[in-house]
Amino acid sequence: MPSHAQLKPTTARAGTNIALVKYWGKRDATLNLPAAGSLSLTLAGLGSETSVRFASAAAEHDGHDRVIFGGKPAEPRFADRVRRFLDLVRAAAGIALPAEVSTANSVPTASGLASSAAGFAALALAASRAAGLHLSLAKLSELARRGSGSAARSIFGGFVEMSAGSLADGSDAIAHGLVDENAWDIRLCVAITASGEKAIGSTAAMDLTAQTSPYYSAWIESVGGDLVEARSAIAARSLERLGMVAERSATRMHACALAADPHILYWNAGTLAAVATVKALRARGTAAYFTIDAGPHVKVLCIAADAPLVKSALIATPGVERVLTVAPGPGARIVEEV
Ligand code: 2P0
Repeated sequence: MPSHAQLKPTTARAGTNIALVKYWGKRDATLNLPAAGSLSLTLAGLGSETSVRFASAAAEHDGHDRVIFGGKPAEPRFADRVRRFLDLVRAAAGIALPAEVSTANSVPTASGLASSAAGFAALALAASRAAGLHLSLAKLSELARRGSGSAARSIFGGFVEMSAGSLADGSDAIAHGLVDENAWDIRLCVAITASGEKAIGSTAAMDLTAQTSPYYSAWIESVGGDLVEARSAIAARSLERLGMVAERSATRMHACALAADPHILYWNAGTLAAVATVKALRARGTAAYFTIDAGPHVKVLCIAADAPLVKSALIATPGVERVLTVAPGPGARIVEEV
């Protein structure tokens, strides 16, 4: 058990990540184990900064964790999720002390891109270190996964692969880095499309898809081949091959979810228009490829030199409100250890 002298307030930062080979389905909900692997790009600029301080006495804050989000008390559902995550860290560190957690997203307000990936990656690093634990990257990835499947990937920078693993305890369901953020000068142009009412959250949507979509097993079986192709495309720095596998992984994931009962549809008119813009760019000779997550926004992969052209084409697309251009970014890191 760490002595109180080892409990240090800690701040960590992590970037969000966008999957090019998508994660959609779990083999175990309790340990949050994915049914298949996935492959992503960690982003610079869009992320979370999280500070954690464990109290010096169990009675501090009446023994309760305090969770602050963007400077205000977090809404109860989010606060509970953070508390359950802190329980894992307390158990690993052998402490029973309440904590104060303050987290803020550097994602532009109302962009619809707030992501649990960056949040739980930053929390895993900050909370474990604040509890006196010095975990390996593999163990941090395993811990972050318990908060959110995609968070396991944000521990690493650049291109990252998440393994489904096969062990019942989940110790091999972890991510690893493929090539770092400086290895390939590419960009992701994120087209924010007008979003209607809030769609179903990913965790519930994945569950509904697994329970009711007749295409679910075919979707899961298709992921292995996409991972092989994406890995090979990255090693060869082939944007065309990576882009094609990213588009097919995204469209297959959405097709599978669309076939759930009731159906899950994340796209809106702006989503379809942005996809048409990407195809028109390609027809005119610009290498641009789309991916779409559990929401209506369209993320477009291109080389850095083409990003201004891709951005202006997306901005001119009906239903696209604005476009962010983001570069590959580093993995989770400590920014302050007082
Ligand atoms: C992904 N998504 O691979 C996929 C594609 C969204 C669409 O990972 O239940 O928030 O917390 O493990 O990580 C979003 O799912 O789900 C996600 P949980 P998570 O990026």
